[in-house]
Amino acid sequence: MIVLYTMEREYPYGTLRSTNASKTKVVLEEKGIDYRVETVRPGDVWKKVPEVLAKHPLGKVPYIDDGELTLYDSTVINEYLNDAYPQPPLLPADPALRGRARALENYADEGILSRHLPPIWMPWWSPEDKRDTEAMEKGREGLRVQTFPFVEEQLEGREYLCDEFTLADVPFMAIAMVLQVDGMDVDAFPRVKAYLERLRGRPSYRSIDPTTSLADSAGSAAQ
Ligand SMILES: N[C@@H](CCC(=O)N[C@@H](CS)C(=O)NCC(=O)O)C(=O)O
Repeated sequence: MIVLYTMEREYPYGTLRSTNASKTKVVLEEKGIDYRVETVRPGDVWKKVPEVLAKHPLGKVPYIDDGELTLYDSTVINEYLNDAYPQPPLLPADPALRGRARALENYADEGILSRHLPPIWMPWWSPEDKRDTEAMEKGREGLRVQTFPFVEEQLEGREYLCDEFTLADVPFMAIAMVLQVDGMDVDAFPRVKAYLERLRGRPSYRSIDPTTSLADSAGSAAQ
């Protein structure tokens, strides 16, 4: 059974989860792979304790154990899962569309998950009086000005970024999770708004839904 190492914590306003590890969780769920979640203490990740560094040389989550194999980085793990557990396929067969899926996945990772999302998401893990509300608003502004106009364009005539649900849509599940807690208004981007709702409607979203408790999202082993 695969073990997914991640950071997840319950707050009165919902269960907060690592965005990158949520990408991996979604793929495990979409493929119906047996897995269990091992929660790493956020302090151990920030302090880069030897146990974490032994699994991930940059001291981050997610990483997985699949038998003898340990792998880190959500994109690398998801590509591995798609190769090792081919059904259902999460990359298009057509090489050009496959390239588009990987390019958009990379855009979401570099342009959103590593850039505009952390200033919005990290403060939710802290007490309200310690939150940098200016940085949060700057993150939202980044999404409004740089990200969503581009994504709105990419979604023209499409339900998902490459027509069918693929690895390109997976980071957007984590974005849907963050914005569910944050409540940011995305009305100015009707395709993005409908797309985020569509993603929240997929059965795999349950495992990262902020309304799902830790106990109910500990992996297939816990069910
Ligand atoms: N490219 C990596 C990024 C991983 C990442 O930044 N994870 C965050 C949690 S969402 C983390 O562990 N941050 C701790 C740190 O950067 O020290 C991936 O996709 O897995």
